[in-house]
Amino acid sequence: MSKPTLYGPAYSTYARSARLAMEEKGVDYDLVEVDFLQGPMPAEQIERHPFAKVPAFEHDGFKLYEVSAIGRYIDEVFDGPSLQPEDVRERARMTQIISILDSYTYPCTIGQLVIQRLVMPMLGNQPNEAAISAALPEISKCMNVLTGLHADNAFLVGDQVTLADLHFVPIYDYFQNTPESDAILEQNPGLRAWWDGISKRESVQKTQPSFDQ
Ligand SMILES: N[C@@H](CCC(=O)N[C@@H](CS)C(=O)NCC(=O)O)C(=O)O
Repeated sequence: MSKPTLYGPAYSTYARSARLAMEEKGVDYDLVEVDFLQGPMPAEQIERHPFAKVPAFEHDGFKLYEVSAIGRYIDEVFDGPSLQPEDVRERARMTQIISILDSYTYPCTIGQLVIQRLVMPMLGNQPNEAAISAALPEISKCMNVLTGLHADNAFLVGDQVTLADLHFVPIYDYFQNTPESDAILEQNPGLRAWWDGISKRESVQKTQPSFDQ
């Protein structure tokens, strides 16, 4: 089977989720860096992704965007350990968590807090403190909900790594680098325990984001 290609910067949370899936499956892939922080989204990427986002994925001429679809495709097409639970209810829970991450967690945690607190200063801009304060209650709610769904499991769903964990890793990793995360994570020790375990995986270490592009 030919090598898939992922178009997106290594610093992108969503690109990292797709890379994590390929690393966990042991899939060899090419990463084509697409930067959107130093300038507008490149025209070639908008051709791949009409909503002007990263990443986009291509395998044997099959083109796909939206990371929840990319993750499932990677899991189902390539050999390697399954990243989706067999059990119907656990699979539904995984899909629910991915949807919570996309719909509620990413917008406030990355779209507001991380962009303002970490990315804006890196680009030489002042963070918008009002936007950060406004995002904190929603971030807190998301983390509480994820703690509740995670319960006492080793992973977010059950005792095996799933696409839900791989969706959350990049968000959590940036979030924990903000000073605002301390108070919220103190209320959610289960998430810290989850991170202590998952952050030791080779896939997580190999995909550490870098801004030195
Ligand atoms: N629903 C998309 C979300 C992708 C997304 O939001 N990517 C971010 C980077 S992590 C992006 O492209 N941001 C650039 C922008 O919004 O201009 C997916 O699942 O792939």
